[in-house]
Amino acid sequence: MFGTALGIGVLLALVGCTATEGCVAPQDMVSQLLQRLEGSVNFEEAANPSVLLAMNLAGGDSDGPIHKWLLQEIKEEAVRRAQKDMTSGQVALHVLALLSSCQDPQHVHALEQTLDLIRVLQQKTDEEMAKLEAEGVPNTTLYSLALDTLALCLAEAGGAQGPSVALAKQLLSPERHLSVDTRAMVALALSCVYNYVELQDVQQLLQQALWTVSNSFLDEQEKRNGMIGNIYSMGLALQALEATRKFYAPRKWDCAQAFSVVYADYQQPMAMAQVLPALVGRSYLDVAGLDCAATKDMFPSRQLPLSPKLGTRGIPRASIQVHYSITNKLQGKHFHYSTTVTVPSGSTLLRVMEVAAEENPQTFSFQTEQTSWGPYVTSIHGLAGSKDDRTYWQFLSAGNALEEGVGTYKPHDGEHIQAIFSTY
Ligand code: B12
Repeated sequence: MFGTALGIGVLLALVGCTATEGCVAPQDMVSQLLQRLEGSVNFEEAANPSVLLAMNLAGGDSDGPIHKWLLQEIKEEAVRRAQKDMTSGQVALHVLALLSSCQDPQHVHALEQTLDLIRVLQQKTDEEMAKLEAEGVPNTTLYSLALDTLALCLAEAGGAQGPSVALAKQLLSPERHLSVDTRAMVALALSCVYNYVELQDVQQLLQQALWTVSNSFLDEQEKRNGMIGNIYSMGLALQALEATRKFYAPRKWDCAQAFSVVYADYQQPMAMAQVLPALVGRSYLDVAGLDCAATKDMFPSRQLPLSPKLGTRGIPRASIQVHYSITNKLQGKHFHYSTTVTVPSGSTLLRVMEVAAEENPQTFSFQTEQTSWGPYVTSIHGLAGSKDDRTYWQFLSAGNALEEGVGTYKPHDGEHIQAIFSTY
């Protein structure tokens, strides 16, 4: 693992930057990430539209079996679930994946049906907007509303301008502290809409929002030696800086410095999928400009799986102790419980929680749901987060929110992990 990280770090030192073409990482590195992304695809699990989108943008082999399987599954999933139980953002990701595969999202054929996925997206976006206007928050999140707007805009369908104005206002509002990921997704959406808007005052508003967000990213990069947000927001931040060049001109972007931060040995397919387009100098905006007539074969076909994991079976691992507490001071009957569990070193937080629950199920039982980023903790001690109340279980260490989920984060010996029922 360390070897891969180091390799990527060294390769990144070679990032190529030109004023006209933008920044491109060395092809070896792109191929390696692309291979690992393809290797992460599991035919037993739900197909992830962000993975197909990234493969298409990074020039993956569109005739390969993985690509074909993903595309077919994404179409079937859209026909099966889009109307009933997908959020607007999930529909938007399916639209982007289809557009990047040169498919018409207005006519999705699968399972002997045809679905107009754009219509579904327009309806769900309207619902998000109605809630935002009435209550100041959308049904899901501003991140999802930005995805919706981006997908509607790239599909050249109606309905992107209203949300883009609302998003620009949210972005410029001093009371709103939007995360880097959300601001980056909003920037991608606004830069698409900007190209189509005719009304001058709308154009000015979008321009102001885009100037503000791109300059704030450049300022943060300068202050933090390349980092914008955390390593998992870098993918979208790089894409946004790539797509908004004209809004911060004549200011220059030291893209080599920003790329140098993306040294991480990303394990999660979602993390790889968000960073890959940026490494080939592209962003989600380039979905619209893909050459659907050309046969894409930038990289030789390959069947490599994920980087080999070190075999751990048979090698005894030292134990560590992790202090774990759960707190609810927000809703219903308040509670606070603590425990200390012993697990093999290198265990994930999920394992720590499982051991706590095995030892004391009455108190520490919990539930998870599989998502594109891995297992998401939906409830602890019988108390579940809710989309309506905008509550969730937040995880902290030494008072700081963890930057990874329970399936990825590996606590160290003596660490105190807190799960606190919070609002977002
Ligand atoms: C919105 C959001 C949230 C919202 C989701 C609420 C909602 N109803 O939408 C809230 C605030 C609850 C949230 C919580 C967390 N989040 Co969050 N979140 C995001 C964000 C900005 C957008 C996700 C999204 O809407 N995608 C679009 C929709 C259409 O796709 P989706 O697959 O349906 O999205 C779902 C999942 O992404 C899931 N989700 C959201 N965050 C996380 C985090 C983890 C670890 C998992 C497994 C799932 C998950 O909720 C989404 C909506 O249902 C991403 C940014 C990004 N770059 O992707 C970060 C992001 C995914 N979150 C992150 C983190 C770390 C967390 C927390 C672990 C933070 C913490 N310290 O507690 C918690 C999860 C704890 C838990 N209970 O398991 C990281 C994950 C990094 C990683 N390597 O795993 C990201 C990338 C942000 C970042 N740059 O650090 N998050």
